[in-house]
Amino acid sequence: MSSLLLGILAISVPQPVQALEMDVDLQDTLTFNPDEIVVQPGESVTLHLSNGDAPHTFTIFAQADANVPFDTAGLNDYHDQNEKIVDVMLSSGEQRDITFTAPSTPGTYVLACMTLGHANGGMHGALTVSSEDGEPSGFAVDTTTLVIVAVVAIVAVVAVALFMFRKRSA
Ligand SMILES: [Cu+2]
Repeated sequence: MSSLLLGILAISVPQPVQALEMDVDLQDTLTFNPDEIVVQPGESVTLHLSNGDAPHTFTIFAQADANVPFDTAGLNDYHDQNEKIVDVMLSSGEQRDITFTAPSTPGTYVLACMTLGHANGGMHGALTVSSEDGEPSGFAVDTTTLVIVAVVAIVAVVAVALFMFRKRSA
């Protein structure tokens, strides 16, 4: 019975390297679309950036849950003094793919456009590193199998326990 339980643990332990790929538009209405990107800790993230007509930057700060000021002077100072996960500027109509590794610390990482007045005008968002131990979508079948195996194991343990209890009291 203990070997079966060890087997279940072995199935649940491996964490395959995850990869996320998505499109993000940098819009002249001073919005990122989408403005929230949810990732798993340490995940490889590839974004296909599409820029509007105005020059915009795609800047993600490296400090989790930071209180980033969006007024022009405050944001410029913050940008000068702090680490960035990503910091790229796109020209008019530019399309660019970027790849980075998501932080290992769960939390919210500020995304902002550094073009004068844009962040203050609403052009900011978030990279959210999930605190949940998410399963990659491609492994959904494995999760189902794991649940079935776990349920069968629990039923088996209870059945054996009941059998031995009855045997004892008989
Ligand atoms: Cu902008």
